[in-house]
Amino acid sequence: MFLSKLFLPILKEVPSEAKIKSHQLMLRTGMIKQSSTGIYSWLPIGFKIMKKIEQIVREEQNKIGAQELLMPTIQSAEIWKESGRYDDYGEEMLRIKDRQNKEMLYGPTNEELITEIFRSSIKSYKSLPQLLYHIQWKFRDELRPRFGIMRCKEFYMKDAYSFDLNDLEAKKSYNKMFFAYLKTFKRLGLTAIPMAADTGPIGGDLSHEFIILADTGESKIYSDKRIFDIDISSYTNQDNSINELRKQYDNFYAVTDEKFNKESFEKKVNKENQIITKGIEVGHIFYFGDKYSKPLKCSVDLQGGKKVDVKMGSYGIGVSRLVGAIIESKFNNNIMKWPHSVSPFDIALIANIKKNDNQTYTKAKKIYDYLIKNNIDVVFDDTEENLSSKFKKFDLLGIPFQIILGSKSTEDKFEFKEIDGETKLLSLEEIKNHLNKIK
Ligand code: 5CA
Repeated sequence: MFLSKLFLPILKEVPSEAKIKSHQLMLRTGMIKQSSTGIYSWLPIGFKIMKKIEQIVREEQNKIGAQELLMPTIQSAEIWKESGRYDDYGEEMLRIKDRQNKEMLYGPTNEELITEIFRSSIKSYKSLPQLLYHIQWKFRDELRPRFGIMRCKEFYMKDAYSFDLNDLEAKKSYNKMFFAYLKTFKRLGLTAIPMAADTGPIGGDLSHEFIILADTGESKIYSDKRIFDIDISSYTNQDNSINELRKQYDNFYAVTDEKFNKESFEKKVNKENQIITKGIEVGHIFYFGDKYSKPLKCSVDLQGGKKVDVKMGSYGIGVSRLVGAIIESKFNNNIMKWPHSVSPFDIALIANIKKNDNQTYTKAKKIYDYLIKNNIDVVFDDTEENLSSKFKKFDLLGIPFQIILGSKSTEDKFEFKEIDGETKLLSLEEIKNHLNKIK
């Protein structure tokens, strides 16, 4: 991609309405544009990053055997009346009527709809367990939307639902998701810690919020700092291995505000290991047994013909919120550095191009062609802006690697810079190998 052709409405000033760094950066670099309170358009760079996050989330769901489907954003009020949540959900739910005066709503979550799909298709215990998920827009008419896409009205969520025969099997599904979440956040360059949490309007008695530490987070957390050192890399998605991993996490105190108990915190955690801080909730998982299957009559036949209500859990990841959460954790000293896995480009090519300077342009274009030919997604700054403003701009765009065609480059070696690190002189082949290694 040529920078001169890229739709990149960069703002010179930090917008005054943006209070936290992710919101400021997303507006400044033209990743999003507010269309009305709490509702945003995703512009090309922001959209590309979100899609990469979505793909990583999808791959990790598929790895534990979850199957993707797609439910609509608009739902009928009837199933919500059946579950009893139509009235309970309150003003956060956006209610609408179609031309036949039928009550509809814009889905804030999908427990009812997935249960309805399941009950009309699955009749026998033999078809269990099932893990289904979709990645879809949600709408919640938040009382105080704030911090840009972090707490907004329309947001993009991965929500998964598990269906099992009994509590024991259901806990296995819960643990599988627990594992998939840790892997997902790790691939996104984040350390997200599962913290025991309240279940709120979703219900149930077992729940974890996955939290990344950030001063601007809305969740208050109390934890043992040793939980941050758990290394998940040697675990597999086999039940035994996941059980072991769960035990590791359960060893340490880690809870959100609502679950906090001063006495047990102080008893279980030495003073020097105590962390009391704030964090961003990037995912939330719930086990609620038959809370929805019972009122919605979602049961399966057992061997002797007896019917049993299925045991369910639900599992959310804030895909759009993650874009902001990654910025909050990676934007430091006015430099953004996207994890390579979600960066809008693999590398930036920055050349000092002046008017009528065909030589530099031709040299840069050759490098550009080489990278494209080798499947490296490069953005070439082909504008005539001066180098120092180019560098400032790229500090915000956060592409982790740069090739700089400046005075130090030779005929076949170029300045290769990690955005917050050192510069080396490398050949194009060496650059290609380096990028392929970390892909
Ligand atoms: N049905 C369950 C799990 S599928 C559920 O809806 N859980 S939730 O309410 O906790 O939402 C899941 C995730 O969506 C949260 O962890 C958070 O990352 C994201 N999220 C929730 N509300 C918002 C919002 N208003 N703006 C942006 N992201 C949000």
